[in-house]
Amino acid sequence: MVGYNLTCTGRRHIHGIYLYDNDGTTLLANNFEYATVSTIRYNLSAGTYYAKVDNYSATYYSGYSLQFVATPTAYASDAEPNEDYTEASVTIPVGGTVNGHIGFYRNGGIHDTDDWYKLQPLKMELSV
Ligand SMILES: [Ca+2]
Ligand SMILES: [Ca+2]
Repeated sequence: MVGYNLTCTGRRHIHGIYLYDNDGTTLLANNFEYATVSTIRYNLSAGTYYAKVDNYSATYYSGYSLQFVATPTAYASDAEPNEDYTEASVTIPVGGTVNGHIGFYRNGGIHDTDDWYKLQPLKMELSV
């Protein structure tokens, strides 16, 4: 759904920045740098994620600012779940168009790999 970009600006010492899934332990992205560090993870669905700023060493200290940017993806998301034909809840009319997201990471480590839709052409009625 969005690309999450975390940017941490410190004064001069090394900072580590981490992005975790909603379990607080599954690491999705991280980075280390002097002064300013950013990490980004694309293809995340809406959900709950956690950020951690880590200190390089107890010897060092620094103020920092942490910025969170979420970049929306083009097109609205489709109605989930729809991983199987039995879950296809959206019917595309003849000539119709739907928008969706595919391949995004969800909380819990599952990727959205399939989107099913229902197609029901109207019956043709012939009059004599
Ligand atoms: Ca989808
Ligand atoms: Ca799906």
